[in-house]
Amino acid sequence: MGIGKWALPYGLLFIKSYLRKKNIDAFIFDREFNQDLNNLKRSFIEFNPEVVGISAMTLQASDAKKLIKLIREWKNNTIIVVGGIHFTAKPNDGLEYGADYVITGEGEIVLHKFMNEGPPIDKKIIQGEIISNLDDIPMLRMDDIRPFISSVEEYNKQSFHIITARGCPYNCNFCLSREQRPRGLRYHSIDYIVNFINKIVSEFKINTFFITDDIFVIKPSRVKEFCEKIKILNSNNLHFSCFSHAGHGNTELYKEMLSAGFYKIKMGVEHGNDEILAIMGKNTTKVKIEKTCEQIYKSGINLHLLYVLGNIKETNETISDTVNFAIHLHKKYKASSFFSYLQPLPGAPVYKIAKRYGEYLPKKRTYESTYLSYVPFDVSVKHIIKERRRGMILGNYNGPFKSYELIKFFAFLRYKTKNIWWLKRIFLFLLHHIALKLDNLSRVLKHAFIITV
Ligand code: B12
Ligand code: SF4
Repeated sequence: MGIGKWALPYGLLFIKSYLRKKNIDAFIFDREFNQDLNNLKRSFIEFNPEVVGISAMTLQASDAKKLIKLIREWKNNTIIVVGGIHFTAKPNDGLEYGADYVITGEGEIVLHKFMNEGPPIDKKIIQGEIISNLDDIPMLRMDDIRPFISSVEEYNKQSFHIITARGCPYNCNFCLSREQRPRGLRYHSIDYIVNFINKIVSEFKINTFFITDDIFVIKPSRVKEFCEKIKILNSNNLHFSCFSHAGHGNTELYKEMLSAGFYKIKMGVEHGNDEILAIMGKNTTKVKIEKTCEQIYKSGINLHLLYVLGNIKETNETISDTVNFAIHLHKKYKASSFFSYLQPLPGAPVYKIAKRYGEYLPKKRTYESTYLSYVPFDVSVKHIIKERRRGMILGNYNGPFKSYELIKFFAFLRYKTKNIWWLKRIFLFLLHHIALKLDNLSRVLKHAFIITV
């Protein structure tokens, strides 16, 4: 059972594909696509599994707890194994919630051993094993993917996620730690990926893809090979976006990517103050970031930059530094900006020390990065919220006269006239109705809208 709207439950699909190669049958039920517990019960009874595996990020851990209880009610002697990001970070949670076993890290190899040889008798928490050659996992079958393709139109708007590698050489303090994700990048071969894309295109007519690897451009020779091979397919007019990281790639590579259909590159800038960047473990500086932004901008690919506000040791001034840097990068390189609040998540290095440097707000934690739940001691709640709003509006505003820029124009005016209540009402009214009409609203716009309310 897994989670993930707009994205396939890849972790589970890869496990299923690997188990099939070993002649073990698995059924996936994704709660993000199908919330109905009656459906789940029906599927459970029909499939009548000996072993149920449950996957969860921290956001979904409480749902996992609920499911364990339900499965016990439906069939008490089912063996329940939990895995995934949350239980890798906090394996004891799994046992406390009532699971029989916890598998940490990558699941394919260990789950196969578990199914083949039976559960171990001497331990409840089982360490996952790394797959060194990712192509050992057979390519996902279109039949396995079909249940998650609810609307091709939506996928083409939102992008169909694909994964071509695992791992990241960095260790940012708000992201998965090295303990969780053993170092060393592993890649699928480009042929494996291009074949997969080709199948998705011909089977589902999907043409817009988001490569969700932590940093796709990390190995230029591989990116070039991808571009060359994808161009051969590109009669179908395929579009791609992906992540880059400051200091990787160059203008020539980005131009090559543009010609292969890359229309957007996302980059975690995270901060506009070098000291905080160092504390975050970003291993970069503002100068390096700006250089990479310039290279991407010169290539003609759109830039979408991501920031995190409220890291440990921040002050009101450093929060403003980030927003000012974002506005600068927006003006100079036409980059759009998205601001998250720091969410100290289990599995991230900052999780263990967050309380030393700040406090959690006294409300239920959602773990969603757009909700403020943690504030460093030297930052005021009012300031961080106000600055995020400033960044979301001024870091995305391009003037009123381009396509749906009109809506951003209203947000901008609303921001500038925020103390005049009747103007505020009019703007909110117009904003709301325009937002309802424009169903092609980008995520950034939606957030610009939400925070304006
Ligand atoms: C793509 C992605 C998304 C996508 C899709 C998520 C999805 N369906 O998987 C989208 C954009 C939707 C997304 C959203 C969010 N994400 Co996200 N996402 C990722 C990313 C970059 C890749 C996930 C992935 O596909 N990995 C590849 C597969 C192969 O690995 P895997 O899923 O971990 O599965 C393997 C193992 O974990 C294990 N396993 C998994 N399940 C099970 C189950 C069993 C029984 C067993 C035995 C083993 C097992 O075996 C699998 C195969 O080896 C990760 C970072 C990362 N590098 O993992 C962050 C990450 C998972 N996301 C994260 C977060 C915080 C979020 C959001 C909360 C962000 C937000 N909006 O505020 C939302 C939550 C959305 C939701 N509805 O719950 C965090 C989670 C941290 C935590 N402690 O929970 C991560 C780790 C990034 C980070 N900050 O470090 N995300
Ligand atoms: S934030 Fe990005 S660069 Fe940093 S560790 Fe996570 S995936 Fe790697």
